[in-house]
Amino acid sequence: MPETAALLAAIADTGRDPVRGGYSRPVFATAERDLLEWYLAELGRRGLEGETDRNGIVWAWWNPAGAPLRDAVVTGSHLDSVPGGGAFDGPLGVASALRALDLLRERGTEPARPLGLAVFPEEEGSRFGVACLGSRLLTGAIAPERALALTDPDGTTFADAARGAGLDPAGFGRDDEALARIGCFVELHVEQGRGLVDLDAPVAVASSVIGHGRWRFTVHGQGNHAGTTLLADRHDPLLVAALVVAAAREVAAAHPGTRATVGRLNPVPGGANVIASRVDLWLDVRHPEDAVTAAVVAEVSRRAAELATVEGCTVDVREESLSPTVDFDVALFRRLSGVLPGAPLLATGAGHDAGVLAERVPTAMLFTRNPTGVSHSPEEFCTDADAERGSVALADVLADLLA
Ligand code: HGY
Ligand code: MN
Ligand code: MN
Ligand code: MN
Repeated sequence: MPETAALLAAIADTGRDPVRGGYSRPVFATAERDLLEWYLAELGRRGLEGETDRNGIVWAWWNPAGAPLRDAVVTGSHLDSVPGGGAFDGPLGVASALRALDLLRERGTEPARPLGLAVFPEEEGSRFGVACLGSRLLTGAIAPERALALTDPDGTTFADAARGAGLDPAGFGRDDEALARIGCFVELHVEQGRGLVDLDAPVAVASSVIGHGRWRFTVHGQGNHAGTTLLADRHDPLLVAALVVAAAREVAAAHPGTRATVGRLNPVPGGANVIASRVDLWLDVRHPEDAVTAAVVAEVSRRAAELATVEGCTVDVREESLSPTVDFDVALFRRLSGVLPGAPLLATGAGHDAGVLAERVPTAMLFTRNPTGVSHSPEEFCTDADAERGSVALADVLADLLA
């Protein structure tokens, strides 16, 4: 089995979630702790020391020339996933980084500057609700006090989860020292669409990440008995929430190019014979033009308030995360295209740590073909051969940047 595939298989086996199935690997949880042990052991097998920084990011440095830790070339991705996610979103970037390091060594590469490997926590925001939480803390894109107060579905705060993972919550926040080490960051990621399938190419260079945000709608109603409450006497927040989901689809359709999704909806208390007292739903909106994203959210919020009033309910809307459209560093992605002449240029609708880091350091991405084009689902896929091609492409790009 080619090396990259073997690393992926080990991650999938270590990170498989016995409760929720699939390959969910929530941050700072038992599963991830095992995954973290696996990753640190893989680094150790390569003579590298993985160290977790004050924001929960795991760094390792290959620096045979003993150069100062500045202007380094850094690659890596994330090991957490969405609930029931696929086996490649995140892990492919981590496995390819390890494999690319092996290839550079096999080729006898003598880097003029350090190569850094990084793994970012909570990229999906599956546990604490804010995507790219680790890279946002590193770059100052989120205030540490806001991050520390975030809670997971069990009510555990990010601060407590961090303590449980041996981190000091007081250490969270923008880390200019860590940023100063990074000369450029290149993230390899499985493609989360069919672009490379349609172009019949194994690897692409990313041009941009379209803007995306996440808003929490909380609809307040009157909890009551399903059997003794007449329809005319109800203030049912779940009815309002269902109508908001439909309204989001209509508003998105009226703004071409918009992707709007409600993938998570949580009625409280959640009894089959109980009219909910409250419903939380999360709206994910994405569009290449940030102004359109804002207009879509404003229109859905307006419609939600109207629908709530008709039902005698109220609704609160809170922005949980917002990332503007990011155009990657042109000089950098042109340099990558020069190294990989057959690789097409692709924009992505998925968010990435690279999209957050691009605010502070020159950043680029590579995508490896996903034959199903499906992602955030167990059908996400990448063949062993393409996974290896992606690692070779990453090694080629890193060799050029490290020269
Ligand atoms: O949600 C996203 O786009 C990414 O997969 N975190
Ligand atoms: Mn993802
Ligand atoms: Mn990802
Ligand atoms: Mn009863």
